[in-house]
Amino acid sequence: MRRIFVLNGPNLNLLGTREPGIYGTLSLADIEERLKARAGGRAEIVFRQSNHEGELVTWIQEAGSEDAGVILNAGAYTHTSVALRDAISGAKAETIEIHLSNTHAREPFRHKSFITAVCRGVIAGFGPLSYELALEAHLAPRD
Ligand code: CA2
Repeated sequence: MRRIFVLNGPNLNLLGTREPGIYGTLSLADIEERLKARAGGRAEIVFRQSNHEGELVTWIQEAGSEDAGVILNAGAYTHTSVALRDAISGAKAETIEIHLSNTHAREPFRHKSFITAVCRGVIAGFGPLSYELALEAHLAPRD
């Protein structure tokens, strides 16, 4: 069965506790549960969160080494991290960048992503559904 790593960056462990107007009311555990239910028997979901850039790098490398797909919400590292960009391009793990919020409708510093250019695509602005849309994109047949 296809393995999909769902990797979450800094502060996403706080989801559901603060800023519901931007990030919604679901916790990260709720999102994980929904995603696993949606995957059903179609994919094995490996769901992780870290506040540490290097740990995210290690997990991207792990996904690449086993030819797994990646759904990456890099949080604020999206806008700063050359290390994550290099990990994605080096590991050759097919990665879909996602965001809960529409980063392009927010502050200008969120408009720049260091990782988009090395990702297969980007999904932003759909709340928890962003995770599910990325899963469907990973599992869809390529035309
Ligand atoms: O919209 C997204 O998914 C983001 O990746 C979330 C990041 C932000 O830096 C990106 O620009 C867009 C922030 C995640 C922080 O999440 C919190 C959740 C609750 C309370 C505080 C922070």
